[in-house]
Amino acid sequence: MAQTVHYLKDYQAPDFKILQTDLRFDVADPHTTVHARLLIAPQQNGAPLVLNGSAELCSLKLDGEPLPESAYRLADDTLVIPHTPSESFVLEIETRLLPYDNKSLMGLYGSSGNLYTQCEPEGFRKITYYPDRPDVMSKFTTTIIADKKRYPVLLSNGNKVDSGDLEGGRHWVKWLDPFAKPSYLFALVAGNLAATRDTFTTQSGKNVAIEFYTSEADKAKVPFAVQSLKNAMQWDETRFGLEYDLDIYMVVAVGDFNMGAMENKGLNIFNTKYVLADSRTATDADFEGIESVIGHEYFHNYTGNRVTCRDWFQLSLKEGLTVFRDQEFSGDRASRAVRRIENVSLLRQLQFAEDAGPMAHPVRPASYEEMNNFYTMTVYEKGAEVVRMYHTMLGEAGFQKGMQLYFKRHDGRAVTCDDFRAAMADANETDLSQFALWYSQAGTPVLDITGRLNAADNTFTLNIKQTIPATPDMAEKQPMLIPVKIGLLNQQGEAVAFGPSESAEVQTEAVLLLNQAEQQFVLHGVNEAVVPSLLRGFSAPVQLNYPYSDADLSLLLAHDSDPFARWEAGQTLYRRAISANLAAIEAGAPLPEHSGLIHAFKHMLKQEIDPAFKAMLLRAPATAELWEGADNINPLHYHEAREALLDAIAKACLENLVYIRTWALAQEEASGLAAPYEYHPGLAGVRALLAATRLYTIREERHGMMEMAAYSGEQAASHEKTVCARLQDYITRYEQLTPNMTHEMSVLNTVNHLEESGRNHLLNQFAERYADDALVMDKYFILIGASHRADTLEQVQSALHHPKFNLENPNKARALLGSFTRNVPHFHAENGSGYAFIAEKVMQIDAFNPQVAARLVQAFNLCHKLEPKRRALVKMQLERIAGMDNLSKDVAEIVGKILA
Ligand code: B3K
Ligand code: ZN
Repeated sequence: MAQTVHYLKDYQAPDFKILQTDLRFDVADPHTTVHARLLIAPQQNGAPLVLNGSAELCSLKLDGEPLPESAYRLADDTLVIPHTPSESFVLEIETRLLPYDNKSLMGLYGSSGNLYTQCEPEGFRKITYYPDRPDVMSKFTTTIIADKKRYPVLLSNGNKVDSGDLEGGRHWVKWLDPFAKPSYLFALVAGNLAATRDTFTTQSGKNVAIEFYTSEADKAKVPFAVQSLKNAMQWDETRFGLEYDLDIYMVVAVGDFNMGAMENKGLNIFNTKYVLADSRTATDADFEGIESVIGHEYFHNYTGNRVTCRDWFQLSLKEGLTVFRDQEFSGDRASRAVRRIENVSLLRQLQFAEDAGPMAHPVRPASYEEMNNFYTMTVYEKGAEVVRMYHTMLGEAGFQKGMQLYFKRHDGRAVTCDDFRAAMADANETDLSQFALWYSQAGTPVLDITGRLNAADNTFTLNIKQTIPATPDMAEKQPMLIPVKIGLLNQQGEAVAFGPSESAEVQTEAVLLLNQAEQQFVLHGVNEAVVPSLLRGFSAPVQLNYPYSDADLSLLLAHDSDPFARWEAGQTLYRRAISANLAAIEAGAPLPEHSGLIHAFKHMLKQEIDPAFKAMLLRAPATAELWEGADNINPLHYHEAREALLDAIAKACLENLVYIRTWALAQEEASGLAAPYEYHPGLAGVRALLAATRLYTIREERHGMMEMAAYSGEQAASHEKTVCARLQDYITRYEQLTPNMTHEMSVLNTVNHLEESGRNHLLNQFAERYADDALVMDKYFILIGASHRADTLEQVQSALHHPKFNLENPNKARALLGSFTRNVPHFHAENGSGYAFIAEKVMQIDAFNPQVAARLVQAFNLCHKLEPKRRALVKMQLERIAGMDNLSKDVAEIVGKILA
């Protein structure tokens, strides 16, 4: 498994510029012939011309003359021409592709009879030979020639400048992109697609044409995405002062796509999941996802396309910043507090785990083997937190000043994360050199904080110690610059004002700037006992320890004015209770009572709280968040400990939960069930609360059933009848609620773990009803993969043969297999059957789509933290994969790092 490792420290500026790129695609099934005409300017250092490429090379011409084979070398996906003219010259390259055989979904590929491209990061080299790196920016024209009937729509980047008909029923279209761009932003679409058109008038009065392309049948599901785009365009003008720069903005939706979407200049290509939605088939979460991804790709037009990355190590320059921008967009649209908590909780579940495992890497990685493996939670989500810290430290005005300077200095260029940091520092005349460590040190920093009231001089002193854990790439770390936003609450839960320094004016909130390994912050004017509210708004991506008593946490949960800190207090209470359960399970002792938590929980249920936020408060940390920092993990014990807590809460708070469930249902019914459903953030909150309470109340019903099963046959049978009647109730309710997918999914999620055959009946009915809707069928496969039922592995295996399942479709593979890897009791089954099953699928998928396989195999990242028996089982599977012939470098890199 000898791999080429690429290092940031080896970066060298390109030896050649590409002044102009003219492409001609001749689509003639099954082949597409690509003619590339490159105007190349050497940088006067006599270096050989090295182009990346793996396509079948048909011909090469230099300044109009065919190049003899002796004049170039073609090996290892590179084309080297040792001698080229010292002045600008023209290189013409002809390549031949078989797009319908391309199942990797990188480069040019076919899907349902249409052609699409995906070039980021290194897909362009599958189309032609080119310096396929982001710091080579060129102006492109693209001419596409194809059969007019089969491919009536021919699209590429920029503006359409010409078109015409040809003999034999063929036609052509020429596109010109006036903005220089790197090859990764190139896009082409050819096919039989229906357009949904709209327009947007920019703040300076320019009319931009909006065109969304889908299948004819899906047209009815496009309007929400179109509106989302207009909202995003408007928001970027108001909040960032950024106006769209081309005459047209196109979005094409495709069912076979490796990720969410791609920001190609003027021609975004999207996974159908992030475009198509209607009131019948999309949940509230689907609508929210569409608005955020449409926003994300649109925002890339400036942060990514106009200013791009010098090299792929800088990926977070565009991704971290653009995620920050899309998070702010969603937060400004609605429910800012809830959105923030969702983002933090995702970061903690997935990014913290990544930072603590074999794939740990800094926001700007120092090396990689396969770039596709570095589109990670760290680069995206931790990267967004790093951008958010600038915002926290500089404020909105200071941050915007930094953004303006960034665009002024770097528009039209390929730059680095240091350039971004310099713009933020220079615009605000501040020194941010220590902040560079956030880009080079991996691992989640841990803050150990203590607080002490000194009645003699009315001060409250916070002592903060930071530790950055060692990661496989680096053992010793330097202290970082960490903004810690704080407040103080008195024993009545009221905000206490304080002076962050002796001379400062008193305030109720402050951002402390921690820049040493250990530091004391003295808060003045505090003359009563206080509970500190720490890391408000999750002001830095760190783990925090403070010796709170359960009573302190209950106080914060009941009264903290900062929604994140309030939610966090609840999460800490849950975590403590689950840990206590875990200790009891591992010691074979009876489970503790949790009276403190239950008291706080009941109080919270009775408080008047925004429904969406209350739904968040009802959610205990996910199992994957609980084993952060642990080792020798028996995942089933964690699962059991968490389930036991949820059962205990359901039992103790049933009455209050049923009350809220009934209230939420009534609210929802009063406001719109009779009318056609529409996505609305306020109602989405009510529905989220309804779903969250259902997940608790079903436990009591199921719990009761299990208790009864221990009694005599007759009693058990009669209880079974009650449970079936309950399920029948759900079915009836479900029938009534079908116009609304959020409810349908809530009901199905609620019954999904039940062993009763009624559950299968409900799921089958769902699959039959939506057999022709690919996106809804993904939801069905997720349910199958996520169920805790005893027969889940069997059901997953038979779902692989379901007529609507297709392993080559990434959405389907992710739905069924991805959900199974997150299904703790089954993936981590003691006999290793879950591990063996996933390993087999990784090997099968790797043969045609390495990217999807490499994502899936990361389910084994936990390997070294598992207890010895499971660790051995996982290792055995990883070694099986490592020994496979023709293993992709994508999977090889991940497996190599886990086994290292
Ligand atoms: N930039 C693309 C991601 C490309 C992933 C390549 N494996 C989508 C986005 O982040 O907006
Ligand atoms: Zn992005």
